[in-house]
Amino acid sequence: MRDAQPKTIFLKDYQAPAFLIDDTQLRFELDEELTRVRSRLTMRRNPLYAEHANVPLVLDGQEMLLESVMIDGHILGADAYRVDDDTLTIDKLPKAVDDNGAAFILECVTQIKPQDNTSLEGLYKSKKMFCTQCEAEGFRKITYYLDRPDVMSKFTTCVVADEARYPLLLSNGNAIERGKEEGGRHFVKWEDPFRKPCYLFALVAGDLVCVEDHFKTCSGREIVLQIFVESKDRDKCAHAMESLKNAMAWDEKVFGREYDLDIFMIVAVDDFNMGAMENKGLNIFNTSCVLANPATTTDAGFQRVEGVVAHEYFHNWSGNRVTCRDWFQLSLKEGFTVFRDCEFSSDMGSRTVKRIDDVSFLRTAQFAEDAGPMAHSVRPDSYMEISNFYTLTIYEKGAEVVRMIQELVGPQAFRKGSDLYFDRHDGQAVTTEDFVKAMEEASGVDLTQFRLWYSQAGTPKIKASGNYDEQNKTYTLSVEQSCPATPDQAVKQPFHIPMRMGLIDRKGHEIALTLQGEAERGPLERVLNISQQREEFVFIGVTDAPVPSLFRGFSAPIKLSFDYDRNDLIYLMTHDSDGFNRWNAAQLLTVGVMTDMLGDYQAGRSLVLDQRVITAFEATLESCVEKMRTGVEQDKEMVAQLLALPSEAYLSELAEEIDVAGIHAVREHLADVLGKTLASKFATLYDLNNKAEPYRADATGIARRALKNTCLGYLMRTHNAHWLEACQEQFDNADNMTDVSAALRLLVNCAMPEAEEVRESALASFYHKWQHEALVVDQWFSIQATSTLPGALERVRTLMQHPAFSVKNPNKVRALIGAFCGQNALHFHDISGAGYEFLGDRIIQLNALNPQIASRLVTPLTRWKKYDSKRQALMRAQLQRIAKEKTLSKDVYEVVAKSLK
Ligand code: B3K
Ligand code: ZN
Repeated sequence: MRDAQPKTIFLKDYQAPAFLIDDTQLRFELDEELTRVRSRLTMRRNPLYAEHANVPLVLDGQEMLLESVMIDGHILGADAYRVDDDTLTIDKLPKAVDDNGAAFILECVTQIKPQDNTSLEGLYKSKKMFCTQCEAEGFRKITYYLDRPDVMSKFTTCVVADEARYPLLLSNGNAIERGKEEGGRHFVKWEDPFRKPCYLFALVAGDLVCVEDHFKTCSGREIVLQIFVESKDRDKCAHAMESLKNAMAWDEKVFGREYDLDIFMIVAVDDFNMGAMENKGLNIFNTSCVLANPATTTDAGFQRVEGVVAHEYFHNWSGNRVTCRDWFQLSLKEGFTVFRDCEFSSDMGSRTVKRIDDVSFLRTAQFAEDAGPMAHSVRPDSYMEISNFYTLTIYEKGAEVVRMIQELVGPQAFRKGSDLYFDRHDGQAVTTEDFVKAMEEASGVDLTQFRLWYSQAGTPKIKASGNYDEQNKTYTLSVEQSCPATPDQAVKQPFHIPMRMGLIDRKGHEIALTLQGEAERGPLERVLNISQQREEFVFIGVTDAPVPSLFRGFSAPIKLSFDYDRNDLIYLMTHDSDGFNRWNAAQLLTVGVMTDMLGDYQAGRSLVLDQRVITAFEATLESCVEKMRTGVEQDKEMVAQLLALPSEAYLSELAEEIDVAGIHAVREHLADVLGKTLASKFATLYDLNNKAEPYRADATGIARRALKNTCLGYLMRTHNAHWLEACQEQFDNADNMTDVSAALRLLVNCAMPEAEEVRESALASFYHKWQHEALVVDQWFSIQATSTLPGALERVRTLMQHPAFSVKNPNKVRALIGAFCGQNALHFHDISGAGYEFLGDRIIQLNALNPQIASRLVTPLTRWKKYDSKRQALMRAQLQRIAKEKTLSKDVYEVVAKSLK
């Protein structure tokens, strides 16, 4: 716990480290009561350190007990060093160090108590296993060190523990020695030949089984792949292993990156603050991101495992071989690696659907972050607690920035730029600037103005309009950009924005895009460079008034407003050659119609529905049925996406002031009408896709189940007993978790009186069947926490008392508390304020146990400005109550203080 006013760290204050650590030798003596860590660091002054020499040696260290310090074999007396809550300072070093830059050996012995570490940062225990999480600044809870990513060292780690309890002892690199020690203890010594910052250090000790496989690299090297899990989970590793091998092959083919060590290990742990961690050669995973099998895991779960396994593997180059100079550069590795894992998943499944999923997420969650009090640029200027900056902006928007570079320079130059970046900076700790420079040099494209994407926060808005001149056969596209103020950034410069676009004529053909002044006939699709505040693009030789298709594939993370006629949107839904924009047209249509209905709702009128939405849905359903009957190939997941209504979260993000009840009512009404009006078509499609074929987690199977369950969702809205029975039947008999949990979710949200009994018995039998599978129980919690039926908060409170719930396990907290507060807007924002108070209590409770998780939970309260005055006051009151806590962690303090500003 910290004092109430943590200090702010600024990028502009960056200085190279005063000391370097060339070699790190660690010995861990693990035990139940007390763990002893012995470190032996070979250090020297950094010749590149800017300030005058002879500054004291200041090492980071927290929450540990220092037993002894030695320099070059001499024990330091108590007056030779100082220790406070965060540092160990040694003022005087041997003369040779200061006079001629000689190296010296610093040895420390410290004590820690991993069993009491509930923050899950540093060395801690998850169930009976010891494990570590060091990024960003967890290593300083393990031993005194220069805990910053630009200090890279060669690590040798000896792990010692009781052999019976901890037969498995792992660390980074290769095992070079093993043996016995007295008292039934044994040791394994690991050596990592690659220099690395300490945030990539890892250690695991436990009793786990190993699933092993091999991969032959492009240069013919044989790599051992190992996944370590509890023995009951041995049958849930195949998908992660397959994903790992696919990722390794893909990175060789697409980015020319080969794996470097001879062994790659993944360990699954139950208690983990996030998804996974890319420690060199020893990735540590949340069980939720590695375990998968059809009976326990949904299709979304399978896809997440594939994506996260790939993401962590890809970090071996984008993050580990080339790392970050300081934490302001976090997006250098995270944005780039998210881009890489998205590309990978796109190649493994449906590219368009992957893009739709990613953009939907970005436009709801990241855009909301960009509009809130924690808004920051992709390369932030300052932070109090770096853990608070593992954000959607750093990750998802960071990936969009990399994607835009690819749009601007083209795929070949992008690959050249990436090769140059990796080759030039291999083994270094660098900056986003180094990345952009490599891209610039390889492509010859000037990215000067583009760099603003790294320094300016906020989501740019583009207002576009089109004008067709029949006489001159020209089409003029006018665009105007702006960007709202964000904390500490009132005025923004215009961004350099790539707009991939096309023009479609009334016969459904793409028009050649020739700009005024160009001699040659242009291509059918092109990327325009928007760089001014106001700009016009004049296309010539346009023989017919076109419908524009703008920002294809969402070529830039912006908010577009273009005054489309609804008939034109319907036209784009079927005629746009860009799959993403076909879907986006459907979204724009339904959003427009729902916005009108919300106006009706707020004025107390009965809701008037533009019938064209029904016709458009009907056409989508009919075309899909027709294709299925005639055996024409189609992407059914794309159909499911076209049939999905914009989420309440997205509608909330679009709103000036969020009308929680209104948005819910309108969306429900539209879904009900669609379900009832098109019931027979949904039924046909449900039946056609409800095949009793064996489960496969492949693209075809995933798509079929997505479509089938979307149809069942609409059919449940008919309140016809037949569909309640069908839903129950699916719940009882499906052979896979996707279908079972979809059915359970529908039952848990079904307002039919007859559903109540079915629902309660389904929930009871589900728990009974899966009580020994923690990840399935998490789904059980979250399905209940997100129910829109009355009484959700009471249910959540009751479930917190359930024996399967534990506030110390982040997955459980996310499944129950996080899901209720973040995904159940209707009940969380109940006008009584009970939801807010509930969250306030949980944040205060978790602040003391796990500051990172507590701080994440604050997010829904940070958005208070978007609500009506009554809710604003209630939300602020909770933030103020939290702020008054005496021992507030830095993590929670920063978010709460910034939200109240
Ligand atoms: N690099 C880690 C995130 C660490 C978060 C620390 N609070 C996982 C990832 O992005 O791959
Ligand atoms: Zn990452």
